[in-house]
Amino acid sequence: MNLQDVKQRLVEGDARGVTELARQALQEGHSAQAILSEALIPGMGRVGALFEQGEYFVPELLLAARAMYAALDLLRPHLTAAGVEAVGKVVLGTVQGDLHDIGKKLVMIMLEGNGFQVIDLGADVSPQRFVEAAKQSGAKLVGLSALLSTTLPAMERTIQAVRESGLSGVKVMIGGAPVTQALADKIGADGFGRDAAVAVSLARRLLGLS
Ligand code: B1M
Repeated sequence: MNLQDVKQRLVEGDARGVTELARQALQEGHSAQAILSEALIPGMGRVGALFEQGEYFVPELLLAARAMYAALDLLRPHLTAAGVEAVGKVVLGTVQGDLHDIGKKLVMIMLEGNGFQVIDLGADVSPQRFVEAAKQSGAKLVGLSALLSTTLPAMERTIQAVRESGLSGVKVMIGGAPVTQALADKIGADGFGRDAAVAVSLARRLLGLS
């Protein structure tokens, strides 16, 4: 099985096809991690490029997102270690005004796979909801995702809300395609995760686990 075929089905927004081929790839011995990094993530990149070139429009993005979700549901048990004791809690969400949640879901799966308990607030989350969830859960780490350059100010507002909330010792990590280390420094985040794997090592470091 060539993983490029899995990628192609994703680009076509064929949810059933992508899950069938991904299942076949697993059976043939490809790892879930390889399917993710060699087919699914580059596939979403290709979809974005087609959108930029004016060949794809929002309906095609939605179909590709649906196919990505179906594939992630299939891979999830393979990326998540069973029976791992929780090492820490993380409140996670996509910031206000932003509906992109595939990258966040990937971060959630990888955190859970590494023993974290994740309180997933979904997408388009207000600063107040992040603060309330951290208060209610006692989580010492809040993770913010953003995919639109226009929602980066909402990320900054959320960090300010956490700082002004009186929550002590709560760290904030941020990530998403337009996010950089320079932005993290500028808006006062405690760390920036370039991808889901880095998010896990960063979470461990920010919570003093490594
Ligand atoms: Co939209 N969209 N979209 N979109 N979309 C982008 C982001 C865009 C780059 C496309 C483009 O023009 N090339 C562009 C943004 C341009 C910009 O701001 N600079 C864009 C636009 C313009 C829009 C709309 C405005 C389009 C419109 O309506 N005209 C609109 C906005 C809606 C809104 O949010 N208010 C819109 C809508 C949508 C859909 C809803 C149709 C759909 C999202 C569906 C969903 O998520 N449920 C969608 C999609 C699918 C995309 C693209 C094609 C793919 C995004 C994705 O899932 N990538 C995207 C193009 C692209 O990214 N190339 C695009 C795969 C994912 C695994 O990667 O999310 O980067 P990513 O996550 C990575 C890392 O960034 C990191 O780890 C992940 C795994 O490695 N990471 C973290 C992410 N969060 C992290 C948090 C961390 C740490 C790491 O710590 C907490």
